[in-house]
Amino acid sequence: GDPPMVVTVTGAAGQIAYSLLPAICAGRMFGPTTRVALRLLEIPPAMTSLGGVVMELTDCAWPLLASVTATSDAAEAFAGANAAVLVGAFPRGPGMERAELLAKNAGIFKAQGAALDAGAAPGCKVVVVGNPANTNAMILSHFAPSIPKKNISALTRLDHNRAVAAVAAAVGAPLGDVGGVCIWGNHSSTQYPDVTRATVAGKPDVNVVEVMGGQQALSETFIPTIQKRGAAIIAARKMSSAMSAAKAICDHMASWVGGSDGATVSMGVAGAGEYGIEAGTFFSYPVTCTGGEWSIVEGLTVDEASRKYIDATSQELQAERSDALSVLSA
Ligand code: NAX
Repeated sequence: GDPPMVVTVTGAAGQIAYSLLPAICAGRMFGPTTRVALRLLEIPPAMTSLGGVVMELTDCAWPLLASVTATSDAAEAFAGANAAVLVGAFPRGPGMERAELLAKNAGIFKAQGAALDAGAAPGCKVVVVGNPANTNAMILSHFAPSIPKKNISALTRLDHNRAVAAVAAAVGAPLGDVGGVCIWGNHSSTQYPDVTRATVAGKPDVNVVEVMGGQQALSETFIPTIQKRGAAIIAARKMSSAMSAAKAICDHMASWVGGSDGATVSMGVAGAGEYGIEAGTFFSYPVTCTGGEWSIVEGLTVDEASRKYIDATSQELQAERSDALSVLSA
């Protein structure tokens, strides 16, 4: 048959990877017939633990898993990659300054960008998960000039899925019936979960904004709930989202590679200035995917309240971007 798809996963001994790797091997990312060759990257202190993950992957006896390589060498991990899922990042420790966090991650994504640039297969699709995801994607892209910007993305599908699930619950509809929801901007607490154009297939007459209590209720309840959902999970679980993050990563790649069937999904991508966002900013937009490519949904009406949210998250991203660039040139 066809050669297996080479899939690089960084942060492979971490908790998201522990949910993600079995999902990839079960075909949730590239479909039930595509074999995968996993390249797992970790830092040296995590290699023993990663060895245990490899043992478990082996013991799962996945029919789709063609091979597994575990390494702490980025060049080896990214050589020939057809897809790269960048989960590993420097975690924010207690009392750590934001600038310090940005600097640590800028270093990681600079090095991994260079390794991808040197070794990835043509057409490699990259999704950055590790935070700050949008800015890390921007840095990676900067240091991977041979990889087209359209092949680099940041994960906001988890935020998107959270918003869809909340709308489905509010309206009392099956998840698959909810459309037109999207996330704008940064994967951070300034993100704008937008339901102003949400539709429910089985209930064409339903006005989602009204059912959810109107604009004021959205800004007081729904929007901050989605924006702070990650923090709520940390507060409850004492660990950050992992199961839902892994599911969202699979959804992101599956839509990108296999198409979104006309549905609007959310991806952090570098646009060309759509909706007044500075070109080249890795910004979460409503997109549709077809033929292995995303395209930003254009021509949407953005109301005044939405515009304010979009501008706020855009400003935050510009500030992160200039901080990261000054860290890199220092
Ligand atoms: P963990 O701390 O469990 O795992 C991260 C792993 O990355 C660790 O095993 C660590 O050794 C490894 N790592 C660190 N630096 C590395 C490097 N330079 N190369 C390779 N591996 C490296 O974190 P986990 O819960 O798995 O989360 C991973 C990242 O995802 C975090 O940055 C987190 O903030 C981010 N998230 C992003 C989300 C998104 O929607 N974009 C949602 C989920 C998650 O919060």
